[in-house]
Amino acid sequence: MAFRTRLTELLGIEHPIIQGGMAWTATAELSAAVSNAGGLGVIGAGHMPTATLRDQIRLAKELTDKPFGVNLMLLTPHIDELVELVLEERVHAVTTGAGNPGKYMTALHERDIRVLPVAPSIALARRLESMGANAIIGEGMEAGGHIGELTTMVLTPQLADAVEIPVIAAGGIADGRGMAAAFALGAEGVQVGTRFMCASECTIHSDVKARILKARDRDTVVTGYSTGHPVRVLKNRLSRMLTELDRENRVEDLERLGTGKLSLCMREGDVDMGSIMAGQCSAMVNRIQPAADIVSEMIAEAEQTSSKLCATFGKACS
Ligand code: TUI
Repeated sequence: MAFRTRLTELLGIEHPIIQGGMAWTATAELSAAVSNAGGLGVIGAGHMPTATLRDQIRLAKELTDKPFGVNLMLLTPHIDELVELVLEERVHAVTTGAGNPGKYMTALHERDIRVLPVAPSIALARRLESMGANAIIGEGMEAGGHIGELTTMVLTPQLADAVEIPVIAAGGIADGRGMAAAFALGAEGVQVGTRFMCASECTIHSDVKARILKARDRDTVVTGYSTGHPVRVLKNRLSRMLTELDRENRVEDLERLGTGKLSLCMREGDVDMGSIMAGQCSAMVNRIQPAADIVSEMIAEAEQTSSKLCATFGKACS
C-alpha cells in the first residue's frame, strides 16, 4: 500500500514525506537521498550565499532525477537574490519559513514552482491560501529551530478545517506513528527534520548526530523569546547563556551571542557553544541510517499503525 494524497500528486512524489529544509544541515546530498527514496528532499538555503545555493541545486540535479525543493528562510537579507536563483534554476518546489512569501508567489508560479509555506497560525494560512499557496506546512512548536506558539496536535486539525489546500504536519514527527497521527488530524503529508539529521547522507558534524542520539525527553529548550524569534535547541552551554540573557531581556546581547552559532554547531561540531537546533523528537531518534530506510520504515510503520487503529475502531476499515 502507498499513501497517495493530493500532496503526492501535487509534487509528483511517491511518499508524502517532506524533508525539513534545515539551514546549514539540509545539503544537496541529504536532499537528493530523500528524493531518491520517494519523498521530497529540500535544500536548506538559510543565509547561504547565492553562488553556494546555485552549486547546491546543481549538485542535487546531478544526484537525483526526482523532484526536490529549496527552503527559503525569508528573514535572510539577500532573499530577493535567492528567489531569483530559484526561478532561474526552476526547482520543483519551494518551502518557506520565518515570514510571508506572498510577494514572490506569482513569479514562482509562472515558473511552475510549487509554493509550500510554513504557517504557524490559522490567519496566516488563510492569507497564504488566498495568495495561491499550493499547500500549507503547519509546524508545531515541538519542532527544532525557529518556532511558533501552537503544538502540532492543535495546529494540524485547525489548519485542515481552515483551508482547502493540502496540509502538511510538521514538528514532533519522527516515526510512522506520528505520521499516522498527523493523517488522523487531517494532514495529507508530513515534514520531518530531526530524524533526517541522523541520516547517513546528512553532512552535519558527527558530534551533532551523537548529541541527538543521546538526547532524552526533556533535553530541548526554547531560547530567544525576547527577540521575537524563539528557537528550539538541544540544551548546552550556549543555550544556558541565552536563557540567562532572555531572562534579563538583553535582546542585543542575545542576538550578538546567537549570531553564527548554527554553522559553528553543524559544520564545526561545536556542541558546547554552537546552536544545536533540533526538535523535541530528538529523544525518538536512536540510530544513524540511510534516508531511504527512514522513509521506508516510516511508511511501513504508518501502515501498521493504521491497521491497528482499524482493528481498534472496527467497522470503518476496508
Ligand atoms: O523557519 C523555520 N525554522 C527555522 S529558520 C531558522 S534560521 C533563523 N535565523 C534567524 C532567526 C530565526 C531563525 C532556524 N529554524 N521554521 C518555519 C517557521 N516559520 N517557523 C515559524 C515560522 C513563521 C513565523 C512567522 C512563518 C511565518 C511567519 O509569519 C509572520 C508574518 O509575516 O506574518
